[in-house]
Formats: sequence, C-alpha cells, structure tokens
Amino acid sequence: MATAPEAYYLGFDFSTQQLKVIVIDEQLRVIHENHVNFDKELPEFRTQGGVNIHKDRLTVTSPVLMWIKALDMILAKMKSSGFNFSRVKALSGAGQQHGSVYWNDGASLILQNLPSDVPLHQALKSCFSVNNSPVWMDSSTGEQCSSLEEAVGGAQKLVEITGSRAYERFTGNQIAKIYSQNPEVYAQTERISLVSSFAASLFLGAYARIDYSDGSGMNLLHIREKTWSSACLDACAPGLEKKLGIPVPCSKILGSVSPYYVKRYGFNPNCKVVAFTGDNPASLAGMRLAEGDIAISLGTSDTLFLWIREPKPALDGHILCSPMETNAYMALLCFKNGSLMREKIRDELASGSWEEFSKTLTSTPAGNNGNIGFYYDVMEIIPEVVGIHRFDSQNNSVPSFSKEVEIRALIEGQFMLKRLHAEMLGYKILPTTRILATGGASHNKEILQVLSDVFSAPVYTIDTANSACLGSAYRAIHGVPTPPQKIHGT
Ligand code: XUL
Repeated sequence: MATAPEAYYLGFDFSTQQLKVIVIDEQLRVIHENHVNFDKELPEFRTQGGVNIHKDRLTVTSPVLMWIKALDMILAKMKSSGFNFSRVKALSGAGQQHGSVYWNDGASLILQNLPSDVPLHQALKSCFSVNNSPVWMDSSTGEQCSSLEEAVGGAQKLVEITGSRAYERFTGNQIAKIYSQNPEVYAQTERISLVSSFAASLFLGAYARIDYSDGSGMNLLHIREKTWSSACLDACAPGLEKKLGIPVPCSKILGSVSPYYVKRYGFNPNCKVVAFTGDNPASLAGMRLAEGDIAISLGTSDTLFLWIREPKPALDGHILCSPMETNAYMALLCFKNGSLMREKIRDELASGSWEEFSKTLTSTPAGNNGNIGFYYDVMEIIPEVVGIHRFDSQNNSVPSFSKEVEIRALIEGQFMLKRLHAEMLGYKILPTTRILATGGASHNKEILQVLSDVFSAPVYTIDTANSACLGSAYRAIHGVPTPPQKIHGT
C-alpha cells in the first residue's frame, strides 16, 4: 500500500520590508523558501523600506493593497516553481506588530466570495476604508497616548491592565487618531484587523480573530483576563469591541483555507489556518525559547525577549501574552544605545578595532574592581537618560576611567542594566536558563563572555534572520490536532 505523502506546513511573515514564506516538513526541515521585496518587486507603491513616511515625519503608513499584491505574487512564484500546495496540512503567519487594517462596510461579503480567476488585490481593491495602514514606525499619536493614560487612571494603571504604558505605535492609539480625525471613516469601518489577523483573514476568506499575543501590542487587551479592557476601548473610540472581534488563544485553529486557494492554487480543502501572531512572538516560537530563556539581539538597538511565568508589568518595557502557552508571558525590552554606543567607544579607545577592544576588555577582571559606568549617546528608552555616568568602587561619581576600565564598564553596564530591567518585569534566571544571542556584537566572544558572567548562564549564538517566519511554520504544526513533534522545551 502506498504511504501518504509527507505533510507540509507553511509559515508566512508579513514584515515591514518584505513578505516571506518558509515551508517545513514533519521533521521540521525547511523544504522551500520564497519572498517578495516590497520596494523592488512592487515599485508602483513607491515605498522605501516598505513604508511611506508622511510630510510631518511622524506619520508612517504602508499601502494595504501592496501587502495583498505581495501575497498574490508569492503564491504565484511558489506555483511556478512546481510547489505542491495539496500537501499543505496547515499554515500560520506573523505580521509586523501594531499595524492596523480597516475593512469597509460590506467587505466581509467580498472576502467570503472571492472569485478564483481574479488576483486577490483586484478582488479586494474596494474593501478598505483606510488605504494606507498605520504601521509600527508611526509616532504621530502623542495626544491620544496622553488621553488614554489619563482616562484609565495613569500610566501605571494602563501598564497593569495591558502590559505597557501608552505607546504611539500601539494600535489603540492609532485607532483613536483615525476616529478623532475622520469619524466618518471610522463609522464606515466594519472590522479592524492587526497586520497578522488581516493576513490570516486573506487565507480564511473571513475575518480572522486577533490572537492574545499580538493583541497585547494594542494598549487594549487585559493581558491577564485575555479580554478587551472596556476602560481602554471606551477611551479610544465608540463601538470598538464589535469592530475588533473576540480575541483567541495563539494556537487556535481558525478554520480551513478559503475555496479560493483550493481552486486557484490546488490547496487541500482541509488545510487549516492557525491564528497568525506578531513578528516578535513568532520569533520567540522560531527560536524555541523555553521557560527561563532569554533571546538577545545585539544590533543597532539591543532587544531582549524573555519568557516569564509571573510578570510584574513596569513602566519600562512590554509584557505580552506568550505565543506558546496561554498562562505564560513574554517580555520585550528595547534599548536604543546598543551597537552605536559600543562602536563609538571602540573608535575612541581601541582605534576602531574590535580585536583591540576585546584584548583591552579581557585585561580587566569580571566586576571591574567595583567600577561601574552607564553610557547613553542618545536619549535611552529604558531608562529615559542621556550622557555618560561613571561610579568608582566607593560609589563616587567620577569624570573619567582609564581606557581598560572604561571598556569593561561599558559592556558590563549595558548587560547589568538588561538584567536589572528583566528582573523588574518578573524575569527569573533558572538553572536551565540559556541566553540565545544574535546580531552584530554576537560575533564577539569576549563581549558574550561578559553577558554570560552578568547573567550567570551559558550563551549560545543563533541566526535569527528568519525566526518569525520559521516560528510561524512551527506554530502551524503545533496548532494542528495531532502535532507530530513537540517543538519547544529542552
Ligand atoms: C515591537 C515593534 C517592532 C515591530 C517590527 O514592539 O514595534 O519590533 O514588530 O516588525
């Protein structure tokens, strides 16, 4: 008897600059990858880095039809490469966090009756009340942020409800801006999606629910109760609950693919669509982070993802519902003074050479004989400070250090601050804790040694270029009823 062909799982990533897809088999082997670059392959939308920055320099949007056309293109590319869609058992995806999509009155009927002989971007062209979707790079909603915090009783109260104080890019504030500037546009919007749930809707042929994890980036979700907070909804816009739909657990199977994909691409009608989530939660899944683990990206800015059991939401950083487990959380901490600060000190004290920098770093002992420094070239996000602050072993503020002490103070200071803020959010180092490092500075072993010393945990380097996309494919496997393999845990 012939054995059934092996099943495939698709993971999509609707990120800022491109749409990516990764196909894995049941052994989690990557068997196909493809992508569409928005600027290069869809030049008619005139984006730069996938976005349009408006005249005020604060408003940043992306054309919603560009994302849809990119989906048409990527599926056509897969089809012409001979990819067999009938073997796909489930699919999931990620979207850049916070971005929002506004569906017009009547759009759900069009979505439910997609004609398979027409590309999606044509079939859906009249479906949006807002054609240019606000994205995470937007910082035009300062006014709405202040009103939201005030309405719920202050920043700390908002943090306790939603896991974050009001941020300009967070979706609730974006919706509030659209409502206050264009109430008639808001009134003719029947549904508001995140980029992730919008993308899932395209596959379902119906409005997809927002998942808890991406929903945590809106300043609207009560992260412990997993329901919309009525205080936050009311502060942003009237009748919002109906337009958002009920949020769902991240592993929820939303349904099967729309007949459109069966007819047009040969998908199996039973192919399941697992809830899509934000790119950061999907990366956490892609890196297979387990309880107590930390992922740290040492790039232009330094970003930390933490797996947390009992969160203590604080004014700095974000707590999101975990994409892997309903009763767990993830924290996201972003520090602006990352690589640029390290490079500045390298240039000043180590003639621009990482080799010399590392040699000098190892010439001083861990702990720096009690000398500590904090280095902020630009205004930091966490904490909001700027400048260089040095303290000797007696805790006296001092104007300068020797070059050896300065280099160690910089690196130890950067990592101690990360540990401090992580612990303030409820993070606990466990005996099993692993630190997964990625980004430019993760190539420097001496810097990683300091990271390991500060957290008392082993550091591993990983390549995360595709982690959100891969994480989405893992989530597709994880979401179907009989997962062939456990995909997280040590
Ligand atoms: C996270 C954030 C970005 C986007 C990028 O809060 O704004 O990481 O998710 O896609």
